Amino acid sequence: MRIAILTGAGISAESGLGTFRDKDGLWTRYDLEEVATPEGFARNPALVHEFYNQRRADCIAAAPNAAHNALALLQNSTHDLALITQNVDDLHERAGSKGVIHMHGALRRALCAACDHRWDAPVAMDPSDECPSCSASATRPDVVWFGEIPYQMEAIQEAVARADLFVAIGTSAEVYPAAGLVETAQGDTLEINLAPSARANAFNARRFGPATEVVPAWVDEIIK
Ligand code: BV8
Repeated sequence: MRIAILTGAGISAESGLGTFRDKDGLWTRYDLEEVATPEGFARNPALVHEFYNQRRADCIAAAPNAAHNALALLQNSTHDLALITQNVDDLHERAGSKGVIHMHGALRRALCAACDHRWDAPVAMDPSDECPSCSASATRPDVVWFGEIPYQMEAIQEAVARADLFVAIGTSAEVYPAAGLVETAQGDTLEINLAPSARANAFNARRFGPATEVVPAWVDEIIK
């Protein structure tokens, strides 16, 4: 069976990484306009680097959980899996998943705003860092901010449209175009989340509960 999976911050919540919109989530402690938009970065690059440096350190200190591990197991099964994530952490990769599509970029990667060069980010980035390629002091985290175009959208739309089953895991379905992918799905659709998302009714089926319980149970059903 062809499966396309979209994950959000909820799959990394039990690894200790904050979500965005839950109680004391990131967007309740930071103004996303200040730290997750190009305008915010232009206004105060030091604040934005500090925000991502902290999240990068948290990500390095965190470990994949049973939900990440179950998706890596699913990928090694007979099914054809496209794993798309809104998350910028690398927990899917550290659980063993391959070819993960990071539509909102990756904390562990850096981008030069002057020449578009990309490289592995140091743990802590600073506005004075120079690009290893063009030496401009224009380095930024390689993440997609609000108002910027998510990565690999064509490949994502194609994978979701051709899937027999589209599954969204751990996302509030508040952010587009990710939240609109359920409309692109032509096959069955399943939402796995702690609580109904904003688009819960757009799915054929829903399973609620912590990802570390619900995802491994669902994968066990699928691969047996
Ligand atoms: C774009 C960057 C044009 C890195 C992020 C008005 C209406 C509609 C859309 C818009 C609008 N105004 C503006 C827009 C567009 C905007 C948008 O959608 N805004 C929203 C806020 C209204 N979108 C954009 O700007 C995007 N770009 O549209 O470009 C375009 C597009 C296509 C083609 C051409 C042009 C760019 C969006 C990307 C922004 N960058 N992150 C970073 O800092 O991380 S988005 C940010 O939110 C995160 O990256 C995250 O991935 C994303 C979504 O959040 P979730 O992952 O869903 O997390 P959240 O906390 O919200 O929810 C967690 C869920 O987990 C909850 O439901 C909870 O119940 C559940 N949960 C919690 N614990 C558990 C759990 N589930 C299971 N187990 C648990 N233990």
